[in-house]
Amino acid sequence: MNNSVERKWWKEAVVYQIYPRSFYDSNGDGIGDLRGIIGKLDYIASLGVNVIWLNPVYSSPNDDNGYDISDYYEIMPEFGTMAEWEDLLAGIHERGMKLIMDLVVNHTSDEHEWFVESRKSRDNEYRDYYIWRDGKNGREPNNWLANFSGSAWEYDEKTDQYYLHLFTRKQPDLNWENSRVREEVYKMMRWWLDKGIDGFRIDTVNMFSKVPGLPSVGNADDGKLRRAGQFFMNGPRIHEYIHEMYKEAIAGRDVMTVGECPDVEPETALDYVAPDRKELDMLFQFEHMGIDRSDDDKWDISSFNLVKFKEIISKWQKGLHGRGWNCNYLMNHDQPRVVSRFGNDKEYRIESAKMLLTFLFTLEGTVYIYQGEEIGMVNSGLDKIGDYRDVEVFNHFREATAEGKDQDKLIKAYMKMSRDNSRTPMQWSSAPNAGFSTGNPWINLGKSWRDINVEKDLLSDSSVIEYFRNLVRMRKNHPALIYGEYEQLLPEDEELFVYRRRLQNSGYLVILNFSSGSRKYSDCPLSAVLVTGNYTESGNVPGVLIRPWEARVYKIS
Ligand code: TEU
Ligand code: CA
Repeated sequence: MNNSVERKWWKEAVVYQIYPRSFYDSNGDGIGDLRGIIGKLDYIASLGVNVIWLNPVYSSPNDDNGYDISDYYEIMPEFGTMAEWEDLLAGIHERGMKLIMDLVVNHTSDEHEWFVESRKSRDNEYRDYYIWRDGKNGREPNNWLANFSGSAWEYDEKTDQYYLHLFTRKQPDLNWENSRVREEVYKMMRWWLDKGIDGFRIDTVNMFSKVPGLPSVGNADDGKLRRAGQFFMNGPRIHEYIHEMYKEAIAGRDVMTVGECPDVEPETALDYVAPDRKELDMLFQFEHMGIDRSDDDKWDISSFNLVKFKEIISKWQKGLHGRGWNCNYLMNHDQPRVVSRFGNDKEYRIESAKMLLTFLFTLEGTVYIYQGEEIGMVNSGLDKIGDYRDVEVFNHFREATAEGKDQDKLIKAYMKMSRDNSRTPMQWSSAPNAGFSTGNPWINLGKSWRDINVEKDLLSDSSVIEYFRNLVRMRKNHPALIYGEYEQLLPEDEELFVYRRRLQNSGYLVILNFSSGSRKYSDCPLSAVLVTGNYTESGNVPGVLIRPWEARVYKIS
């Protein structure tokens, strides 16, 4: 083994993300639930994955689908009971898998009892659990904008002050400067860990520390207020907090932590994930997720550029090698479906879905798969504003139409980039409601459900699931694909993504075609042996012709 990279179970793991609301509904109320997940554990285990990441299942009024938590110690009744959650954990462990829970502690719901108390009076003992400020000249304390439209401040008449919310106004930010808040968080983490979970995915992990004084951004009159990320991401005390969290809740337990972390570069990421920092194991960086949209406006969509994409991926592969650990992901519950985004969801859906999976499994890093990615699910195709369920879309639509923006253009942007693209029900079969529910689903099915579903995929000769299982086995049998050093070839090529992985004496060559055209690639050594590929007819001359969306993994020595 490469002596600079220490082996760990979570580095070798394949993580399967479940969005409980949309996974499987066991009681016909149209909402996915814990019993539903339990019913599908054999399916999940059959994929060969090692870890399940559950999006939040805690009590919540669901302004932001569970990311607004009103009680960290209770299960959302729509999803089930604590006893059912315990059955789920046992079922996961029985099958040799692990469970990580979502930890959302930048903010709570405004219905959390801490906030209910906090807003009662200026001298309430919970007042300082949140970030309250006086207005300035009858306006908000500063010009920060919330992630989901409008000001990041909400005026509260009762005490004549504003509270900060980086997300919706039903998600007030906790005041991490208050040590009582931090102790509450660590206590809650220990409580869940003591129940036997195997780690946390930590929401918005780099936003807990705000710059003192909460300064406004630039010139308030320029009409183009940016999100004030520079004043709340990677803030002055963030590493003190995350290290303290590690010490108080994580140290001494064999669990994994992965932080959601927009706005980092490899060097700043290492401040969180270098092992000697004792903070986090890994983080989800966002650079490759921003590739086809403007930094300021996610609805301002541009085209995918492979050269730029390769540059970002290569920078992260090289930047963390031997010093930290990457997360290999192409989508989650906040991103559109990757086949529609970076692949071809029409005639090459199956090929491109498999190619993109091959990419995830041949990079250094832990592999993260989002439900439905294993069958190549595509964007939902919801084309009416009334079909959307995401608060981000509603708020944006309200604001943008008030500004006179064209509604058809807005819907087109949502159809490409909205989070609801990946939140429509998991497509299990061609039965009514795609086998997801016997009732009326909380959000419409994706339009493709009759053609793309688990049942159909399993019967197909070109099954994406089968290919996925094969990738899981491949990665297990070839540790160089997990730990090996990465080297990019042809960085300027606009269609092919080609790289080598090397660990001591074993080497691999990965060739991925990100285009619908065929391409010649002649630099493959004659002695190369094909380990896997997404076309059944592989041909015996190594890699001369690379077909549309083809993926080839060769062993070279
Ligand atoms: O996301 C936080 C985040 O930084 C963004 O990627 C956000 O999702 C994006 O701006 C929306 O387009 C996390 C959760 O993953 C997300 O689901 C929650 O809504 C958010 O935090 C608030 O808890
Ligand atoms: Ca249900």
